[in-house]
Amino acid sequence: MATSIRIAAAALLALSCHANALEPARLEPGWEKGAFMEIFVRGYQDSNGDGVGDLRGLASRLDYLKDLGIRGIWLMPVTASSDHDHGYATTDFRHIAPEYGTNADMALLLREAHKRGIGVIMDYVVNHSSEQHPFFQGASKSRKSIYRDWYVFDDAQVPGYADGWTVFDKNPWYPSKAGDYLGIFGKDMPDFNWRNPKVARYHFNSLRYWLDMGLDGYRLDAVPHLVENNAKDWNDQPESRALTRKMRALIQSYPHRYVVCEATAKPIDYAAPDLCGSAFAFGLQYDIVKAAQGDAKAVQAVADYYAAMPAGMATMLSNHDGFAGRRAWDQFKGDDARMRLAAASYLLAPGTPFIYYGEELGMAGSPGQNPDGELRGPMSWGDARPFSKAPPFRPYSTNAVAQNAQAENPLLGYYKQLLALRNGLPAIARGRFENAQVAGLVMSFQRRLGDQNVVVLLNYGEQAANVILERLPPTSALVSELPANGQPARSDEQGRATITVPPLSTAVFRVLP
Ligand SMILES: [Ca+2]
Ligand SMILES: [Ca+2]
Repeated sequence: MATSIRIAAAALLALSCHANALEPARLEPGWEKGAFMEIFVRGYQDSNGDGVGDLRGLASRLDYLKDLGIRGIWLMPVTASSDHDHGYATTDFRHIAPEYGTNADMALLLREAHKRGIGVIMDYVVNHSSEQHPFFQGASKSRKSIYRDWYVFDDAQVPGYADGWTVFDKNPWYPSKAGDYLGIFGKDMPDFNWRNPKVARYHFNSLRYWLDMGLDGYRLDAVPHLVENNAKDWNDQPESRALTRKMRALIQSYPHRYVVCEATAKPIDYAAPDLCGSAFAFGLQYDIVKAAQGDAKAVQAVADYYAAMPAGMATMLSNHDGFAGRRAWDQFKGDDARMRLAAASYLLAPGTPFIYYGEELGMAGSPGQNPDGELRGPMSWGDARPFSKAPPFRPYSTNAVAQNAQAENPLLGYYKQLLALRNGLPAIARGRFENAQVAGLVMSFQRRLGDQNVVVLLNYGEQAANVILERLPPTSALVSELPANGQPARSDEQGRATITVPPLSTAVFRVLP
C-alpha cells in the first residue's frame, strides 16, 4: 500500500518536474503580502477519525480560509518526525508524516490551494534532524558510519573544541557510542555538520523536491544556528548567513516563491533582500499587545518599528512557541475590543502578517497543558462539523463552545473585514508606511502605493479622540472604508483634516484627490 502510493507520488512528481519550466505562475505577483495563516496540521482538521489532524482534513477547510481572505498558509513541519507533537524532530525530509497523510495528499493540497489563490509554504528544519533519523542512527552507532561526518562530533574538530559550551543555559554536547555530538536544541535533535558539502547538497535537493511538487516557499527554521565556530562564537555566524543566502537564492530561482526565516536575535538583519528577504518581527508582538492594552509607550514603539523596518518583516500577535506569548485571546482575557485593536495593528500595517490558527475566532488555549502545549490545541470549528469524530489528541480550547467558527462570532467577521481591506486596497498590502503620528493613545499613519492613499487611525484609549491629520493631499475627500458606513471627511488647503475616532476602535479612510 505505502509502496504503491510512493510510486504514484513519484510519477506525479516526475510530471510536475517536467512541467515546471513552462508552467505559468500559479499565484499573482505580490501574493505573499496578503495575510498568511500559520497552521499546526495536527490541530486543524482530522479527516479519518483518529483524533489527529491531517492534510486531507486541512484541504477540506480551504474554502473557510479563502472566505476569510487568507492568501498564504504556513504549514508547521509536516514531514515525518519522532516528537509526536510539533514535528521539528525530523526523521524524513522527503516524506509526509504518516499520521498527516502521503506525498500525494500534499500534492492534492497544493493543487486545491492554488485553485483558490492561496500559496502554501512549509517549515523546513535545516539545523538538525531527529536522533531517530536513520542518518543519525548510523552516525551515532559507529565511527565508521558513512553518515558520521553528517553530524558534529567533538573529535572531528580541534582538541578541546567541546569544552566550556553553554547554549540556552545547557551544555549542548551529548554522549553516544560514536563519541560526543552537538545538539544545540537538545539531545533529541543532533546538529547537522553544514561544513560537509554532502549535507548541503542533500538539503538543497530536499528543498527542490517540494518546490518541484509546486510548494510556494519555505519557513526556514532557526537559520542563525546552522554553523558553530567555537564555545563563544556559536550564534549567528557569518557561515550561517552565507548558507541562508544560498538557500533563499535557490528557492527564489523558482517563480513567485516566498521565504521567511526564523532568526530570533537579529530579525531585521535577516529580512534584508540579499539575506533571507523576510523574517519574523520578534519583539514587535509584545508592543502591539501592550499598545492594545492601553500602554502609550508601546503605541509609540509600534509606530517607530513600522517606520524603520524593512518591507520584508513578517508580523504576528503570537505563534506556536510559548516564548512568543500566550494565545492573543488569553493575553487580552477575552476583551473583544482590545483583541480587535491588536488585529488591526498588524493586518493594516506593512510586512507579511501571519495569523495563528484560531486567533480569528478568539480561540483560547487548551486546558491543562504546558506553556507550549496550550498553544497547540484542536481548532474550534463548532459542533456541526467538529475537528474530529474521535476524542482529539489534546483537549479542546477552554472557550470552544463560546468562540467558534459556527456560532455568531463578531470577531471572525471583523477579521474578514480587515482582510477584505488588505486584499482590496493594494496600498494596505504593499504600500509605503508614511506620516505616522502618535498622540498619547492614538496612532495614525498613511499607506501609499502609486495614486492610492489610505489613512489608518487607531484609538487605543477609552475616550473618543479628535485627531488632526496632517500632510494629506490638500482639499481631498476622505471616504470611510472602516467602518463601512462611517462619516466622510475633507482635508483643507493645508492638507489637514479633523477626525473623531470612537474609543477602542480603528478607522480607515481612502483619500480621493
Ligand atoms: Ca487523522
Ligand atoms: Ca548548528
